[in-house]
Amino acid sequence: MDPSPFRIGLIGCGFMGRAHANAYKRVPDFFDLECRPVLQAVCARDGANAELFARQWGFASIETDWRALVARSDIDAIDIASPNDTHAEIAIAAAEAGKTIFCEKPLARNLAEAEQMTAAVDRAGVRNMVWYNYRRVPAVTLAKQLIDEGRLGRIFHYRAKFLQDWTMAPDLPQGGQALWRLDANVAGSGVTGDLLAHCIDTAQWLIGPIDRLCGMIETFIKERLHQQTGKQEPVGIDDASAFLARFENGALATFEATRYARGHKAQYAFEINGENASLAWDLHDLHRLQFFDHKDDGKLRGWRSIHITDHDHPYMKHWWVPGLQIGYEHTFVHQIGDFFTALSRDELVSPSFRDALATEYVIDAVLKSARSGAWQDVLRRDQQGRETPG
Ligand code: SOE
Repeated sequence: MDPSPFRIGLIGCGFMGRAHANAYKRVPDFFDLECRPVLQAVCARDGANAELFARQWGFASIETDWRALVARSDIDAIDIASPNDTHAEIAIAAAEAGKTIFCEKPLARNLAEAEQMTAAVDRAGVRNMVWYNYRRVPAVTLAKQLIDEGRLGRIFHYRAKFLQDWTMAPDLPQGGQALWRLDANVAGSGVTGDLLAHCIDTAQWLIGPIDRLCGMIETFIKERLHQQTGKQEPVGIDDASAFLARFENGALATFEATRYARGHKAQYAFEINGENASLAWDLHDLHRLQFFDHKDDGKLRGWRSIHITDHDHPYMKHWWVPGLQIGYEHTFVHQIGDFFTALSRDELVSPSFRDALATEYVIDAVLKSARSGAWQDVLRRDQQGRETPG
């Protein structure tokens, strides 16, 4: 039987729009699916930009107003790849229109928006997913499998960092296309929502909820030219963010994210230490998982560097022959492949809005703690709105 068409309406033509469009195009070639994504429409405020993007990536039509896209009956899923300040309004409208929703991370600018978005998809009963793509790096998925198999035993430590250096120049403006991540009104926060969010999502997925934390943030450059107003304006985002944490399972953790780590472009790395084994992963060497097993014969005991390219490694049977590597773009292909597989089995896929909301609770606690200087419980609300201390 021919795969049934699943029509995508993509909003946003930036870096993330390209990553998602590429995933839709690649997935039917590498995954055996009952559904086939159709690039039905792309939407951007600037029509010329949308036209160009549609031509380049093969979208059948364009829109310049997301409301028109959401209203279209020939669209099955709305994919939100536009800046953070657009996520809530679009997602809530798309949920009310009964669409499946894919949303770029972070879910929202702040906790209030994230809760409203999650309530909207719950109320409407629509399928939803957030693009925390690093879960689908094969080495990270393997880490999850090893932890779930109990190979690490009791977990004592989690250590994560996400380091960049692209905003260090004092004359880099804030706001507008490409630089909206520096504008707090658009982004919500700085590295806390942008980079630390990845670390939090992976950590809670791998070893469970974070209960309590103590955070600090800093804005090193206090004023920048705003591209849209043409004026020097205060910088509202955090340039660096770090926190100490305790997980529900008793593990202790340190998390750090910054755009001021000279020499680092996107070094996302984590290490986990358990009673029986430890593991470590680094985005700059993403196809390798470092693993230390204390049960190994003493003479040979040591860290092994596993090259995650064999067909019995997660996702790798979809690609080339053992030994040949894949990269960043493939994580998005894996995520949408998993979505379509789940769809045909009538199962849910994670991370959902509710999973991403769990990250927002931690982000909110980090920012609160950084402001107060005190330890902070991670509060959560369940589907009935009841507060549950972390
Ligand atoms: C920021 O530079 C950024 O592009 C993030 O927004 C992405 O989520 C991260 O994967 C890479 O860095």
